[in-house]
Amino acid sequence: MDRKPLVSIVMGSQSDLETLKEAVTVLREFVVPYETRVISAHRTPDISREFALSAQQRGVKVIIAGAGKAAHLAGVLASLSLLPVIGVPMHTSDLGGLDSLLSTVQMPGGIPVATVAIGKAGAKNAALLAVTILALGDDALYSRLATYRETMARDVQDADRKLQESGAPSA
Ligand code: RP5
Repeated sequence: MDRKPLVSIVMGSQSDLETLKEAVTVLREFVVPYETRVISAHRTPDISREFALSAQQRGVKVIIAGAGKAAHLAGVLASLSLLPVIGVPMHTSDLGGLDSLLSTVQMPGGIPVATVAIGKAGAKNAALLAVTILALGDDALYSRLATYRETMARDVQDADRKLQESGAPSA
């Protein structure tokens, strides 16, 4: 996409990319311009700071920050920017992502991070939440979001109808 990014997807490590591809898929589907960056709150603190301080000036409207373990990234970016920050806790091998979840969600009062579910569902929802925020000021995007919801509801109803037609066992 050539347009300036409205959403910045930042990940603490290249190892987070597989999960955050879910967010990329959603933003592409909604035709929302995005960028992806690997920036670590621990390993590249100066770059984290520079990124957070300049994102709004570059036209970014929402930051999605995915990180794992002692996951400070979303909180650090939120502390340095007035943009909405959505935190995606990564699944981890040691603690299943509970470490990432608590590190991301338990922000002390004053600096909010909108934390979504652990892993791929969270990455998907982070992008949908970013779309929802952007849709407040974009009628075409709002309409695509409404259609997305309608399609999802119809898919569930179709699945239910097929289950009933197949003679699904019931009490
Ligand atoms: C965090 O540490 C990253 O967000 C990643 O989820 C986790 C592990 O990073 P690697 O050791 O795989 O680079 O900073």
